[in-house]
Amino acid sequence: MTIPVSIDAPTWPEEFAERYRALGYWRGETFGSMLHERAAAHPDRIAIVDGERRWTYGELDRRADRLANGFAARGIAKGDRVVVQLPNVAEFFEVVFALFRIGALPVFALPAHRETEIRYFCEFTEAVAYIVPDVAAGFDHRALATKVQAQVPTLREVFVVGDPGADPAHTPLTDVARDDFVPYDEPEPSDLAFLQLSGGSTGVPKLIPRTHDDYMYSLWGSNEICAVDEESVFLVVLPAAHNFPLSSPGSLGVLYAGGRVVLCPQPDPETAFPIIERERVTITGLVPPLALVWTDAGPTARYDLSSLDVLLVGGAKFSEEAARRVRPALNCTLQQVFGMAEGLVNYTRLDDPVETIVTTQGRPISGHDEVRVVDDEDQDLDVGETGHLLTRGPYTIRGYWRAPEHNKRSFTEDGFYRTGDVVRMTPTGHLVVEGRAKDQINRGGEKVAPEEVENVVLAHPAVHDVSVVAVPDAYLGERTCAYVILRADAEPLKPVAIKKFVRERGLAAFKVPDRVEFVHAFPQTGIGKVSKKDLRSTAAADQ
Ligand code: OOB
Repeated sequence: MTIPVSIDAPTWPEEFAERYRALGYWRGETFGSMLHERAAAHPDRIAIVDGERRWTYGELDRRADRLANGFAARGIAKGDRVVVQLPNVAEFFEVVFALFRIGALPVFALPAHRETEIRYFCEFTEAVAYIVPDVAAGFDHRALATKVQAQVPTLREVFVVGDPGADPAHTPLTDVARDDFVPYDEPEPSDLAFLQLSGGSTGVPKLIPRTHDDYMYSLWGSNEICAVDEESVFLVVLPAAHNFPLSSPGSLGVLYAGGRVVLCPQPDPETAFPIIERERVTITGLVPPLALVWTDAGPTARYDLSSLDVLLVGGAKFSEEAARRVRPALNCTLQQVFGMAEGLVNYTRLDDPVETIVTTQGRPISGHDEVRVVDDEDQDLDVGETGHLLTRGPYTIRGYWRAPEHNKRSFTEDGFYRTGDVVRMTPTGHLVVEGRAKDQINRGGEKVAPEEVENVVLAHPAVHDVSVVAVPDAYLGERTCAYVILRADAEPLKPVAIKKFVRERGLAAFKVPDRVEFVHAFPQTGIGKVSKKDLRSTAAADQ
């Protein structure tokens, strides 16, 4: 039996919640109180470094308080949704801790998201505010905000980090903060803290409701495994809002431990290596394609990388061959991470034998992460056999936010999340990711739901049908290929016309098909469905 939907999603049944509390996993903390406590304990220690800006714990805490007052004064209240789309800047932390404090829920958009995605997040969550940078990576987010605000009536406020531009409806973030305390209703540890985005396999991304209690556990659980403490200096290379750099152990884990978070504006070695040298970075996390670039650049780097102890690699499968190159190239310990925004995170342990570190994707954080490997009929398989990964535990959600129909498919009746990953368990309890059953493309850690792209391509007037599949790629692991059938009466098109159409419809650049092939028909399965399996083989053979 699950508790009613006060948080708009099924949550842990009371017996599980009690167990997780009794075990000491859920400590009854909120993010707001956590930061207060750290700031009280060591106000002058540096918390955030962004270029020349260095904020102490005391300053981050004060900024979060002042902004919380300002948000509250503008009527943003507990439970309200606020779409946050910020690059790796210090204000990201000021904003999210202010929202955590008043119990409003950040919806963690990625900087790459564009009009289609942002409009959807704002509409679906009935967001009251949207927080953007002025211009990031050459893209003017204010113009996007103007468009979205015109279409989404609930969106009362747009806050801009930097120059607010010409739209009078936009408010510079610096105008929001205020010193006078504005009373607000604080969240409970069991309340939702934020909504993360699922990589997705459906037409629109699903939202992942995480509570203060459960997420905080994943942080300190990760800290123990990754040896994060107050001496740790974590470099945020991947987009800060993604679950991996946020919590595995990520920026929030490092703040929990009293360490230092350093923001990296670009992930390339030319940008990151000098920052590692200057800030004496000890730990960071990368997706496999970036880890390849870093290991290539490491041996000839002109910078002192000797402070780096641990390199976490995850988000997509890291090949054994590439994994073996990490220590010789960067002189640090590799930690493979196989995680998901829905919850479960697996790590190889720092003291695992090298063979385990390079050939497995780790084992769960918690002794109370329940992991099952099952066949197509949900029957448990033996250790060593390959099957579907199901999981439930103290930080794995019991359902997506406002998605009851989808939840019936994505969760078993007794609350296990169907990850869609195909894995094998070794005798030591480590998992090896062997493949994927969900219809998703993993483009170097960036997840593409084919259905979402297909829906956009189908809107092209010349397109009769489309099917998007993965093509193997040496660098990214996978790229996307769209097979398109044009209407009988349509003029021939060039592939670039389809790519341009998808871009102009306002999808994130990483979802624009890498390849477009025009065909007259799709291969079919026995019952007449499009055979993506056959399309994938064709795409791989045609490279
Ligand atoms: C992380 O989170 P998401 O939500 O973007 O993606 C989750 C999916 C997994 O279900 C799996 O299909 C894939 O990404 N994945 C991996 C992997 N790590 C993630 N596949 C193979 N090997 C790995 N090491 O990607 C994420 C969240 C927290 C920590 C790390 C990654």
